[in-house]
Amino acid sequence: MERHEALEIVKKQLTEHRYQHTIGVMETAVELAKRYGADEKKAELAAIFHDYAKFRPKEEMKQIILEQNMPNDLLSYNTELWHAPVGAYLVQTEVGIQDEDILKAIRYHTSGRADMTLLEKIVYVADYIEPGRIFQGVEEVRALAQQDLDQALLQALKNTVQFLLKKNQPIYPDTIHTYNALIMKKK
Ligand code: DGI
Ligand code: FE
Ligand code: FE
Ligand code: FE
Repeated sequence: MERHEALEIVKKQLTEHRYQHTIGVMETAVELAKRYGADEKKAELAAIFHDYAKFRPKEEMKQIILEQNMPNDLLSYNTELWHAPVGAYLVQTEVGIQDEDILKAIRYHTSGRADMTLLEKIVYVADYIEPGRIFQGVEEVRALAQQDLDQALLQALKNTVQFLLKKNQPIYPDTIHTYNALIMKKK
């Protein structure tokens, strides 16, 4: 699928603000794919569709999680987590993208998971550092992303976990597993 066709499809699903974010993630993901030798076309499509389900009603997302036998524990954690696996499902069924590498990069773009693929890491980090992002600590992750993708991913995860701890929010186990996998590999 061509970039312009994919963008046209996703634009209808998003607010203008979220669409601009998506453009930022797309450009950043393609840059990272070039730098780290991933498939640029897959990075582009995964980035374009990563937030496809962001504005679906919670009831619809909940129903899809149940009917499609997605991990049930998702339902007891923050609803923010839902649009990633539900997005992968809808991008497959509504848009017709069948490439598992792309679908997994969408599925795991919020929680992460242990042993992420290169493409999954690229979309996760691109989502975190795209030019429109302004949260605290983003500059450090941007700099790390030029040097070492795993270090950038680890720093983004640490920031996210810290952010959730500060807000007294639960942390989804996959997020902890991502952190553990990276920190244990480091040494
Ligand atoms: O959809 P975006 O806003 O572009 O970004 P995202 O899909 O990475 O969503 C991140 C949000 O999800 C962030 O504000 C924190 C929230 N969140 C809630 N619980 C968890 C979580 N993020 C992670 N990684 N792990 C959680 O347990
Ligand atoms: Fe997202
Ligand atoms: Fe993210
Ligand atoms: Fe996003």
